Amino acid sequence: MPIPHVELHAHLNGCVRTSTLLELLPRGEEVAGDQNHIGRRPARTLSDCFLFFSRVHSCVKTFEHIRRIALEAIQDFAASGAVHVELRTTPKNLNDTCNKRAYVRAVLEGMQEGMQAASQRLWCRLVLSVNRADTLDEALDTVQIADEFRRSTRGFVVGVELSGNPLIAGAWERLKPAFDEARQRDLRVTLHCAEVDEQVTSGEAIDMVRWRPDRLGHCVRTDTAFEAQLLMSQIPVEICLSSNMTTEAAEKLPNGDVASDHIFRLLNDAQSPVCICTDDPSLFDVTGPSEMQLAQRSFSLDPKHDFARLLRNAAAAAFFAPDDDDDAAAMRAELERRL
Ligand code: 6MZ
Repeated sequence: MPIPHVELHAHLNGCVRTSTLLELLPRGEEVAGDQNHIGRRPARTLSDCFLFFSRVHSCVKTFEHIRRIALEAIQDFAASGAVHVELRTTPKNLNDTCNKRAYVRAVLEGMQEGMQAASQRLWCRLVLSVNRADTLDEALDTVQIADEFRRSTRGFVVGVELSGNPLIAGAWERLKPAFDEARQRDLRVTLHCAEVDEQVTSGEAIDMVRWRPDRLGHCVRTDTAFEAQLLMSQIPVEICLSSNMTTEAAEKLPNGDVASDHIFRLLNDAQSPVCICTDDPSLFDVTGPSEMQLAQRSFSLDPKHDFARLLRNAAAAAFFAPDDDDDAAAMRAELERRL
């Protein structure tokens, strides 16, 4: 039986298939795919990643493009054994007829089509991303859109998150009121945290933990105070190993494994609620199961008991609306069936 997967941290435009991207590139540019950071995988540095995203964003222009990318993302997760997929994306004004709300509708259409076509039972949810480069007004707008869609989709849009270039300083302090608002409105919240040292040394990372989001992403750069606070908090952490190695937030060993001093080791040994995610499967050329195998090799995990625990951690931390208990229970039961 293939390893099942529960995906809690995947950026929509980090899932776009290379073949799709090459089709969407303006005529003539596909031959320069490599220079455009599209043709070659995996990316190698943090700045490579953000060049890749700016290339993707420059050629994803219509409702149909984004619907297709969402559909293919779900098809790819389904093909690699996913039981549950939470995607995240920043709503964008793509053109005169595709504004932020239409963008979200396109993602929802693609995701729902992908779910319906899946050959095994599959649950999906959508989280809207606030970008670290956003103004507070833009962030509040994203929270408003998430809240509207949460109601109209009865919880399929389930929360908001903070991501974007981690080197943009001061973003959490500036955008925190939008997340206070999200919490006020009962939206679930996850925050990219401690992806680069500056987020720790500035005090941002520890402040995020103290704010107590429902989950945190990465938490890969640490100091003693942050580690202690994180361990004590028991906040579920979405770990993205290949992403961390690519962005040089974690050491990559000559054999391709992650150095075992990664924060995963500490959290996992302490039985904290960690889970393994992909981040940007296309960019890093990974799947849920390939990331689990990387974790297994790097930290000498037991493929039966440790995998089951990590997957149960993810299922327990998956976002569902408060009145969505039946779906949450059905997803967890399906995971048990496949373990
Ligand atoms: C921080 C990341 C990220 O929203 O256009 N994103 N943010 N750290 C990372 N580590 C590698 N990987 C992806 O998806 C692309 C966006 O996701 C965020 C960035 O804001 C990127 O622009 P969407 O679907």
